[in-house]
Amino acid sequence: MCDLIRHDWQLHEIEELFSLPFNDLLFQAQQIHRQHFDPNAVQISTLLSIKTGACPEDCKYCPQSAHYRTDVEREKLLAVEQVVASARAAKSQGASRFCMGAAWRNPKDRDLPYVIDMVKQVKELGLETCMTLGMLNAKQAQALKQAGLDYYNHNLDTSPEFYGEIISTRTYADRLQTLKHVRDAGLKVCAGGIVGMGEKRRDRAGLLMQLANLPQHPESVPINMLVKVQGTPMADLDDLDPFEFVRTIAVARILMPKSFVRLSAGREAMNEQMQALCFFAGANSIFYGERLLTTANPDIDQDRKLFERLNIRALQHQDYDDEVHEAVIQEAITEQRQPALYYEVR
Ligand code: SAM
Ligand code: DTB
Ligand code: SF4
Repeated sequence: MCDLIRHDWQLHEIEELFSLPFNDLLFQAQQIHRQHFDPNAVQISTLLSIKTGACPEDCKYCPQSAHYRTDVEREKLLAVEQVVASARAAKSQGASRFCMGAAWRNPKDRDLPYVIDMVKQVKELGLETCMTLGMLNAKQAQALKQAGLDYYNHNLDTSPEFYGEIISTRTYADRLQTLKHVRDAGLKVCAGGIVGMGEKRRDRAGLLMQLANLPQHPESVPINMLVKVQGTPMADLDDLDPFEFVRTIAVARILMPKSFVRLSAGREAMNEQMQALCFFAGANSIFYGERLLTTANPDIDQDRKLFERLNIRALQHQDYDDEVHEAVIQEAITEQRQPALYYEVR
């Protein structure tokens, strides 16, 4: 079993993976995927925008930036009860994780008691919790951890070289610093990026290199396809070749074998065949529910049918609890079989 987790990837090695014949790349990714995960199980998270629009940052892809005129209507921080009601609904629909996002550069200290309350109450429902609130300092990360937050999402978005084309109001180093605070506080890290923003393949490779060479791989790696929103500077960009998106998923799987790779934003514009290819390439997490933050996501019924047709089951978080997961993998190694079989016979 190839169990080598590397943190020293060179750009040329990653570019070579991208350049493999498509079938060879997917075969390699699928083999690695099967060494660490049930290939027929997908983790599902539901997103809620807890504070919408009027963001001071200038991320060119984002409908919530105050720098661009989009149809997004600004909303104040939601009341805790509203958030809990949405979380309850998400749980009843089968989500195992509830992700709360805010259009902030960073949370203000006066906001923190409210978001902490949200974490505590959503956790009480038996859901895993994730937040994405912008940059955090060390104290804020520790406070969220203490409240019981499981994951913090903070994306690197693209390569360091392309980054300046996309955002000017915060640096790449700021993002890495937040990820460090999150990790140091003992939170699980969710970090990924966006493709289809006019970047080159080298930038996609550069983004994945940054993620894979972090001291510890993010537990969750969202790969977003740009959602083109009218009013943003990226509204009229050309589409990325869908196969290049699938390649990006496959390379992420190969570089970060034990991470959940999320087929994240952009599914609304993908057909089912494309999504199935992404799962084959090693994606094993999605956002589930009719909305992302401000844009549309496929209908729940449509996703349910797709899972049924592909014989995919939704993972419960107990299934990937670190210790249980390690035990499953070890048991499978001892018995010289694929870890995936464990799930099938259980
Ligand atoms: N404001 C916080 C921040 O940026 O850190 C958290 C929310 S922000 C909307 C979370 C992530 O959503 C961004 O980092 C970006 O990767 C992703 N995102 C935003 N707009 C997107 C779009 N139009 N298409 C794809 N991904 C998008
Ligand atoms: C992530 O990587 N993608 C999600 C989540 N983390 C917060 C957000 C996607 C947002 C897409 C645009 C919108 O709905 O506003
Ligand atoms: Fe603000 Fe986050 Fe959107 Fe950037 S991505 S404009 S920080 S909400």
